[in-house]
Amino acid sequence: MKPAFPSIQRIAYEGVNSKNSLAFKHYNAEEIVAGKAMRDHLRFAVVYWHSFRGTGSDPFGAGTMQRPWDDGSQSVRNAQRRVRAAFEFISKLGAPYYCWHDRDVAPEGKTLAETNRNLDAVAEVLKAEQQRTGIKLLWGTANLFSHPRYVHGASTSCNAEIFAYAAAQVKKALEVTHVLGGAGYTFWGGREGYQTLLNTDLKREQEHLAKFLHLAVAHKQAIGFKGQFYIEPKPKEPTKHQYDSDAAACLNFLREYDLLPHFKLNIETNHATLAGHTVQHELEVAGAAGALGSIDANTGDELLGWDTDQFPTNIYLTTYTMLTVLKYGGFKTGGVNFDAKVRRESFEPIDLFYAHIGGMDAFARGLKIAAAIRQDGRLAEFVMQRYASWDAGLGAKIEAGKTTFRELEAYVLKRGEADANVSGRQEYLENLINEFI
Ligand code: XLS
Ligand code: NI
Ligand code: NI
Repeated sequence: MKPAFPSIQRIAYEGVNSKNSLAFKHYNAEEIVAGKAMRDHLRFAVVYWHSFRGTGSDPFGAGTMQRPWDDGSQSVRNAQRRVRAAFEFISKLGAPYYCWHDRDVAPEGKTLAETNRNLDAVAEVLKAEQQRTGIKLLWGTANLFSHPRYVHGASTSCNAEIFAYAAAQVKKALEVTHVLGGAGYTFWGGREGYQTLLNTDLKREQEHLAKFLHLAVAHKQAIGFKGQFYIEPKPKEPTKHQYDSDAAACLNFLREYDLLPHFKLNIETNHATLAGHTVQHELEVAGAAGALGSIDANTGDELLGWDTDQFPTNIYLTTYTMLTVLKYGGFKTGGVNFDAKVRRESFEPIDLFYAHIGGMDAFARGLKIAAAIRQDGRLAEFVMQRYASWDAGLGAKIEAGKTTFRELEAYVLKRGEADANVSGRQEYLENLINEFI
């Protein structure tokens, strides 16, 4: 096969003084930051669906992407050729991982059996390309939302036959992920939600979702797959309400149905925004519960209220993200997965490189800045001091659960008034962050 990106060489690290738009200025895979190589901190992954299946179509217009290696057909041969183009891209970029949905990598057939055969035929090429290049699978997932059969959802469909179809599809996607040595498997809600409560039995649908995830855990154990399971919160879109709406809702659902030991969260930046949160908030909520698993890195647009999935270039965003990731001990099985697409207007193949180089450099800067802020220690020290009243005496006693309302009332009656509060110093802290940006 002819190279898909003939004019591009392997993207090199050239440092901050380089003017080469096809070089990294900050991402230096081998460089040690906070005791670990940048490659191992960030664990970048390229998303197959946006970068190799995205057409650039929107509700007002057709696709625009120029992808010369793709003949536009639904053939298995075309799907296999596309895999080779994708691996040429990922290895020239120097990203260590990639992620897929079953239906992005292989075409759907007329029956489930034919579809599974198509997936196997493409998975063989995926495996060969993984071995040839050393690129690994960060996670696999099943597309349970595009086909019209999933119009009312998959595991939360009102039709039990659809639950069965979705189960069969996830069974196969899990097995292929296992064969390809995936480090994880993601469940994103797709259409698991509702458009109107008038036709929806919410309690029953949530129970079905939990049943589905338990069956997936059982199958994971049956085939000996050791990868991490993730749930990816998103509040809406395509449905009016998605059941896995934000990190707190997901954690509550997982706890209620005894699923928490089997799942971590895959937090996506633009989904956090849609939920009315910052990504740092979502990461903190996940981290505090010991469930921070992986990140779908992208960003939205302040003026567009939907999941625009743009590549992240904002240094504050990547700094705050990496501050929280480092705080909770870094990624174990997860990574920074670019669930992002080039703009419809950026239709040339080379734009895929510009987009990923920019995202990787932005995260490398975020990582270095976050590590420097932690090394400096003033931020953490400030937060520690702010809670000093809990470290001894009264506070320590309350935290240890060794007091009562009656005793606390007696304490305050004796003192007459509580100690004065001290300033929260938000502006001072914002200035401190800016010292490092
Ligand atoms: C959609 C989701 C999707 C998942 C994988 O908004 O982000 O791309 O990451 O199914
Ligand atoms: Ni998304
Ligand atoms: Ni995502």
